[in-house]
Amino acid sequence: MRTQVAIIGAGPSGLLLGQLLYKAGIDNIIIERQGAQYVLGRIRAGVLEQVAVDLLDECGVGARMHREGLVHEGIELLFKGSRHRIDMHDLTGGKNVTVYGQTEVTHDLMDARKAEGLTTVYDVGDSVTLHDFDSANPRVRYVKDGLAHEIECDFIAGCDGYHGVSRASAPSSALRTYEKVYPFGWLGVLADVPPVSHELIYANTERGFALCSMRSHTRSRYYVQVPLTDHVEQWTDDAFWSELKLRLDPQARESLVTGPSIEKSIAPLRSFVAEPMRFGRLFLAGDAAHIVPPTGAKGLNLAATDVKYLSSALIEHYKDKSSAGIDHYSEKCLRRVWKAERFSWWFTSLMHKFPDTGEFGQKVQEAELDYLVGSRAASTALAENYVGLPL
Ligand code: RFL
Ligand code: PHB
Repeated sequence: MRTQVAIIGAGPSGLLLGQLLYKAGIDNIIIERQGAQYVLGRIRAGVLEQVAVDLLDECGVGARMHREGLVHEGIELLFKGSRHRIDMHDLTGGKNVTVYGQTEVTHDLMDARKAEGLTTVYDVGDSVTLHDFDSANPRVRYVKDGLAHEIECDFIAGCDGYHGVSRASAPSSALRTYEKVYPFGWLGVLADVPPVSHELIYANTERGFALCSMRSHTRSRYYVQVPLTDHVEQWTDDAFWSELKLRLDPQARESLVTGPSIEKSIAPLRSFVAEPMRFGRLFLAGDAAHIVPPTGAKGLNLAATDVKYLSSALIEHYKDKSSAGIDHYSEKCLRRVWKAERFSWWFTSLMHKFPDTGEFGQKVQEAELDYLVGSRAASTALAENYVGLPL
């Protein structure tokens, strides 16, 4: 088999890249460890920056997002028992975010790929191996249904997430990693109940962080900070709702509608960056190269911008016979990645209860939040980062 670009991973990065390349007439094959239903079953991101919305439009898959996505002009910060609105639209000169689940983005991209008749090889397990990406003729090998296959290609795009094979295949002498692990996780619940508020609520409380998010007017996504030692089985629905209520203001507590969970999971929080993001003809994109804690809602959006830079670089290579985009890919991505890493780390540090900082830490967070909501300059810095920095 031969293709121009072999893409490892059919998460949002891989599917988006495949679609952008296809639109530019560049042939690609996606190879995915899991089945399509498994990929769609992972409940993850919910907030899209304008950059991500524009990219989905560019791929021709934006119609349902514009119909069903919820445009949000602000967020609410809850601390010391009361809520304060950050008017992102006003503070950024008219920018918004769109609340539309990663599951739906993935669904729309998978449907488009299927409709165009493009090849995605699912269910290859851990069989993928990458070869000769330091030469002009890279190859990808995998096993499907007991049969060994080889793809010859011009480039390999490693879009296979944090646990993928691509970063692990890079020569360790050329790879530098930076990591911060946080001493807590997020317990998330998805439920078919109307959201408690029409905007997202980020809560700092003495019991720990909470987030009220949503997927639609009838489906809510809630999170509470939990110790890393907690197991999801310990948390009954009742226990979750009781804990969430304790972290809300009286009005939200009163109006919260509870119901059976349709998904419940605990995610650990991590900041991670691998440098560089290119090794010869192998490129890393999205979670394969970097992880942010979810507090700033940046993971999927960063993945989308990596893919924008990568598709532009590959299009430049094929159409203009120029290697400038390819040569600058890693540097361009990392400038943006580190800004999002900084923002996500800062917002996480501001909103969560840290086991080692005690009551002093809580008071300092409350003072910073008080300053933040009272200062237009500080609110603007939050709003600019939340809606997404320019490309
Ligand atoms: P993914 O989604 O992990 O997809 C990688 C794909 O590669 C496959 N794979 C392999 N395929 C072949 N061979 C191998 N050896 C393979 N190894 C792995 C995997 O099966 C998978 O299908 O990475 P990608 O595409 O880079 O996308 C990144 C996003 O998924 C991630 O950044 C976001 O979900 C992060 N995130 C959020 N991002 C936002 O922008 N806004 C949010 O509101 C937001 N909320 C969140 C989040 C992540 C969360 N969790 C659970 C980590 C909320 C949570 C709770
Ligand atoms: C979500 O809806 O899952 C979500 C929203 C905002 C975040 C993180 C997750 O910061």
